[in-house]
Amino acid sequence: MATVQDLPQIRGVKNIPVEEFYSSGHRTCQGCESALVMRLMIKAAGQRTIVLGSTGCMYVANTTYYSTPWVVPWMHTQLGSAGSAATGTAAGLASMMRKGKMQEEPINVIAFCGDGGGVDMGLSALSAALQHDEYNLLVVCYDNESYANTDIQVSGSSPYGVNSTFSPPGKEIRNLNTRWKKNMAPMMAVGHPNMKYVATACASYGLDFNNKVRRALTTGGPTFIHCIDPCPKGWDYDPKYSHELGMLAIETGLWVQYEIIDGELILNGPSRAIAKGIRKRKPVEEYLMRQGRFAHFLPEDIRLFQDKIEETWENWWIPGLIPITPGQDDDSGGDTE
Ligand SMILES: Cc1ncc(C[n+]2csc(CCOP(=O)(O)OP(=O)(O)O)c2C)c(N)n1
Ligand code: SF4
Ligand SMILES: [Mg+2]
Repeated sequence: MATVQDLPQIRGVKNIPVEEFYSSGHRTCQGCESALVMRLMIKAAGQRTIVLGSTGCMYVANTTYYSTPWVVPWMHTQLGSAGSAATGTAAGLASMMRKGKMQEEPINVIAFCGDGGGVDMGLSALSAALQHDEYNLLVVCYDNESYANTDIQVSGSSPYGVNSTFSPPGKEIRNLNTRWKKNMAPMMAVGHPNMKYVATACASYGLDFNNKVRRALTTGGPTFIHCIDPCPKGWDYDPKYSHELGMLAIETGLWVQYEIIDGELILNGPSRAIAKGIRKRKPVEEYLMRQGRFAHFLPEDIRLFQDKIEETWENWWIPGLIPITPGQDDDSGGDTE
């Protein structure tokens, strides 16, 4: 494995680097948290970084007609290819350095994908990338809970019952999307035992996200961060509430903040306080009812959400993470006859 850069943890907001490597020149919606994820991600990673981005809002709205906010090398890759682009770039750099065609130095490789591109379409490419522990790379999945760029279609990461262009609430069927959100970060962590760093994040906790990016990049090998990103257009709320909605997702227990470092789980932020019983979860209604995408919900739909969160925290093997409960012991000694 190649060496990694020296990127120390940032102690306090006053010490966040002032340099911007994702600057003006983008056309994302006002209040777009995914744009903030990009800005914070590259602020933490710094100048000697190559960024690869799959199709989606963070490609289209960021690189329209010769304008771009990226001040570091950036390349678009196909919708399902964040994983392959990351592996290919890391392998290419390693090969060029081995052959003496470029100077030996640790260069960060970060690929990002949306939930459509990562949680759905590019899952196999991500899995392959996360299995190659000879390469240093970070994949950031920015999750605005829809195929936003093509006008808000449901993805495997969209919440139950959400109003989208593919699941409009009707008189006959109120909630067309009856799937529960995929449990992405644990799926990546459990499925790739050689991977040394997996985390969840939210741009409402910016410094926390900065430091997670740095921990991923300095851990080395393939690493993965999954962010929840409020999206004013798709979630249908006033853009000024993006920050608050991100916090509410966590304070209600719907989104759990954690890091898995070399197989060890560390809850952080409000999720840690909730798990320790220091803090109570806010009712999920406070989160749901502030978004137009859930405006059609009846009390029974809100109850269903609340029950699911309670199940996640009370009944799951690891609260908020592993939806498996230990079964009854088999006392037959292996004799199944
Ligand atoms: C193979 C392929 N299918 C469909 C599209 C059309 N398309 C472009 S962006 C996009 C939405 C991607 O959603 P997501 O990855 O969640 O990113 P977001 O737009 O939400 O930021 C789609 C379906 C495409 N570019 N490539
Ligand atoms: S649709 Fe959502 S994710 Fe896309 S640019 Fe607008 S706010 Fe950002
Ligand atoms: Mg999306």
